[in-house]
Amino acid sequence: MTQDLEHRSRAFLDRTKKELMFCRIAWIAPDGTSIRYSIPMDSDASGDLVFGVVYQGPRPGWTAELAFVPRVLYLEEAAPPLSLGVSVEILGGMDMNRDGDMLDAFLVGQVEQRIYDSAGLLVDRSVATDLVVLAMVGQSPAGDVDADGILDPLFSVLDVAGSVVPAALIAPNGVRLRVTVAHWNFQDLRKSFIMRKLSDECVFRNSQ
Ligand SMILES: [Ca+2]
Ligand SMILES: [Ca+2]
Repeated sequence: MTQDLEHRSRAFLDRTKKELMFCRIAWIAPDGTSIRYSIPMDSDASGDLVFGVVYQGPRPGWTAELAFVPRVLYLEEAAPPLSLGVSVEILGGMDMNRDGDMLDAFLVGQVEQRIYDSAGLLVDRSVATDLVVLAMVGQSPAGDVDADGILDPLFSVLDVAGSVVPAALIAPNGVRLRVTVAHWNFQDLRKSFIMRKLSDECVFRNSQ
């Protein structure tokens, strides 16, 4: 079971790294739940690279986005009530992140890929992973999912020293992308669960 959860996370991380390794970031959500980007392409075979999206062929000037879409909010039984417009489940007796309290909240959802044209209009959206992705909510979804004291945003950009770069400073300080994803499965008729978090990084091949 643990291997299955790791395999699901690994597959998503590998696909995302492959997609974003060459990207130029247009925008990243401050809480790391979405990232908008374009990739280099030689649309007219002239040897000049332009940035855009491959969507039914090369689309210079277009952008793509990977965005977490929440589906269910899970609350440990003493967690303060939260309203996020998704269905809510109370987890009686479960300390999901094993930090010794019943005060935490978690969002389970999917990652969507969206395609925008050069005017910024949404052209298409599809599920980038049909797998359940987990993020913790507190003040924001960029919470500490496994209670190790380090936040686990879905996407973060790092500088050469490995520090997280604020969204406004990605150009020119961002040199690496970190993607973190967690999966869980309930067991024993929902009396227990297994959760696995995986994180991976890639160095940007193009300057931001
Ligand atoms: Ca807890
Ligand atoms: Ca953590």
